[in-house]
Amino acid sequence: MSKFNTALLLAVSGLAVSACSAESTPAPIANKANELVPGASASGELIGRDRSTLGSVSLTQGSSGVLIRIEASGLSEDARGAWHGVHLHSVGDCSNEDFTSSSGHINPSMRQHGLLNAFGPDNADLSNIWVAEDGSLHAELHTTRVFLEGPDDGTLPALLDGDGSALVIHAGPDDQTSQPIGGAGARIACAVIMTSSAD
Ligand SMILES: [Cu+2]
Repeated sequence: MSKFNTALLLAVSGLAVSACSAESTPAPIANKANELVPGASASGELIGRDRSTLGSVSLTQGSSGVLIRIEASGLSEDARGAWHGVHLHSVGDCSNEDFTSSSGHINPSMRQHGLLNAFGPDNADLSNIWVAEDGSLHAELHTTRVFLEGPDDGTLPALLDGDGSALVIHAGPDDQTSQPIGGAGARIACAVIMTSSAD
């Protein structure tokens, strides 16, 4: 082997080694949320149709997406022992009885609804949650399709935008496929998402 070929071989194998070592230490996920405020938080009071307080919703911005925790009790008899669809609705308003004041799903890109839909999901979509037989609800969900706060480029929407957002729980399960809300039915609980910062 000539000197030139030996040098070339060493250079190529060096590249291969550096490529492997790069893979073993992954870089932070480079998405918009990284430029925002990891650790920022928001919360909301979860209310039922009779305006009673059922519990709370808390949201934390991570470097990739938002973690959502729901803690509640006293959900109505007909909601117990069942799965329920839960979504992020586009207006922070739970003021009317059927919670239609929270408007529709956050969905600026007009994608179809459903985590299992090839033409979805929309930005509002989340996994189903389970209400226990005693009416309690403890759930933790994660989404990379929204962020909490900051400039909205139209594709990754902010929850704490001008008209806010709401977390809405539906009467039935979300089939994660059919339009417009996976057959999840009426809205039974709602929380206006508000900033938790001390300002
Ligand atoms: Cu909904």
